[in-house]
Amino acid sequence: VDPRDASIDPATQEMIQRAQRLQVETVFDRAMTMKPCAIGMQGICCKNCAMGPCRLPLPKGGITGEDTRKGLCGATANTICARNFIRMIAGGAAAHSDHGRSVAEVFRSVARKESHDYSIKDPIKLVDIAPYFDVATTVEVDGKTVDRDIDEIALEVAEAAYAEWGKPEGSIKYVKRAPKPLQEKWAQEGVVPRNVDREIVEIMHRTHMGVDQDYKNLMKQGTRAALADGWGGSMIATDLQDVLFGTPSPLQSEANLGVMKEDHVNIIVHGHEPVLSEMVVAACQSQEMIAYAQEKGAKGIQLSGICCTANEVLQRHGVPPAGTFLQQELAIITGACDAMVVDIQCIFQNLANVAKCFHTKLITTHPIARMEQENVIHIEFDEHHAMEDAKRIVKMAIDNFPNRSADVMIPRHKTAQIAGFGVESIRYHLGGTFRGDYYTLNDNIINGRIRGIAGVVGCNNARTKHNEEHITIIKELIKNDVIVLTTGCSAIAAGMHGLMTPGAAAVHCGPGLAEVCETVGIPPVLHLGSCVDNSRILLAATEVVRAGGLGNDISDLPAAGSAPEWMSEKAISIGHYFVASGVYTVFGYSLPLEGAPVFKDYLYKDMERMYGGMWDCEPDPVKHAHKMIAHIDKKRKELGI
Ligand code: BF8
Repeated sequence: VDPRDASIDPATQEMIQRAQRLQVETVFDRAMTMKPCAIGMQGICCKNCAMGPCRLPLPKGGITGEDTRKGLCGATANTICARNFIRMIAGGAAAHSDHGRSVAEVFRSVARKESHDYSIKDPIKLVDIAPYFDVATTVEVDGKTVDRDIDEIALEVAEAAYAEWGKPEGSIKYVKRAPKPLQEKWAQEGVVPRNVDREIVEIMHRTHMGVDQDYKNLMKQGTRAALADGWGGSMIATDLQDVLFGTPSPLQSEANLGVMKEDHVNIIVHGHEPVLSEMVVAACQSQEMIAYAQEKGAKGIQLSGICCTANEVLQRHGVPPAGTFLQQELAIITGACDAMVVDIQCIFQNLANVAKCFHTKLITTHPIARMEQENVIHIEFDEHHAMEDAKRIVKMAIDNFPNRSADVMIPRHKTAQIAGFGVESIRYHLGGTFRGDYYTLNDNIINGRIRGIAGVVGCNNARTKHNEEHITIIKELIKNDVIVLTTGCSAIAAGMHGLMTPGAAAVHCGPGLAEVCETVGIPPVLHLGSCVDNSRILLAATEVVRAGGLGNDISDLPAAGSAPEWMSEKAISIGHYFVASGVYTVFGYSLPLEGAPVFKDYLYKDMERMYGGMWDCEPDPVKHAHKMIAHIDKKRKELGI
């Protein structure tokens, strides 16, 4: 593989070259030698029973006349494609929501005073969310209304939040945070999610051999599960993390592999759940650990992150991300990574093979995410002795510092960035003290300085050039005065490529957006956190609706969503909860729908009639951005602005 074809990022290119020199195989090599299955890519391989796998490729020249393709049981291409699609939603919703469940468990043990290393950092947010869980925040004493004890509120919120996963009756409580017309659409379509676990389990049941055989009915269940993710598991994860670890506010940091330091102990946290990494941050900052590192000959400890754990510790502590999903092997190939600490999701099993070639300690920490290779160390993290576990891990990294070989190469590339935005800080920067929440933002959309809002999110995919689609699309959007909200690896990419500084406005934006950013002092691309924090984008959109002047529902807004280099099932769940919340959502690369044109049309066209949002796919990044802009313009026209 030619490194220049693999990535647009010079640090990544340098590290691929080094990997080749050292003969360490990476994902970029495997993407060359293994090609994807053409039938699977079209979404029409059914392996849900042992009479198959049944493969239903499109006939040459496409379908003319009746589509007679069927599996052994008679399953049509639409049924098979819809089954596969909603199983991806189930996988994604399960991942996000199980992460949320873990956070709820820690929150509950903090509320019960069983876990002493954590505390409630944002009691104001706790009081804000309590009413959604039907928890009272005040009480009558002697005829007077007084605030309730925060610990009591925490306990009740913890129990109520935890019940969202498996309660026997009712529906997901956060659904009522959505704009009223959207709630009515969900009720009318019969897709209001009941509880998180049930919607996911029901997908597995319905897609079992011989159950649901109507793509529309299958998709209804997909919608319930996706909404249970976006307005349920993910949103609860975000909120409880903010309550426990602090709600982010804008802060300065850096991004890319160049944040690692040769003369420091380098620890990288990688994965998604911030429960352990919060403690690792605290341990790395402790005088005891810093002194120990110096004793071992290091100048200090440099903590950095990969993937969404990186985003979590970035937005709350300014810990710099060392890279995106596709840079995880490269961080070890620097030869300077003394320990990589992983939790859950998006972790390459090949990390263990790469770590074998260097001194790096690879440490798994989560009971549900272990690795079979014998060089991997498992230190199971337990919230009841969180700090003790974190210190043990940090100490192990420090002890490993003297074991480095002389051959260390950290690319010199890193970029300054501002991160840590959220619903609250957007309100602060773009709200109005006089007319209320989000007024300045709405006003600037109405007067046309800001043409619209885009959410650009999601992964890297080794089948596309690393970061190219993210950056091309974001640049095209801001050039056309569309403000960008971003999360996940897309956010890390935007940081790496210099789009998250206020100075980026003058260089890359159209005149209207540049003026707003310069006046307010914000970057044109706002980092809203990790992938569960896409729930922040849902709530920001809801605030824009509430501020008035731009219609009554999320689907009325001049807004669009994008996942340029998606690869994970989580991206499909996110994509679908945005569509079902009224957002036109464009994916890059390819969607596994081409083999079932009728089902594809259902997602691309019919969804709009039901929810106001619909799916699309466009691999060409410039065309991709312009499809989003065309939708934004269509909405502006409908609003008469
Ligand atoms: O949850 S963007 S590659 S790290 S899946 Fe994974 Fe994709 Fe990155 Fe975060 Ni999200």
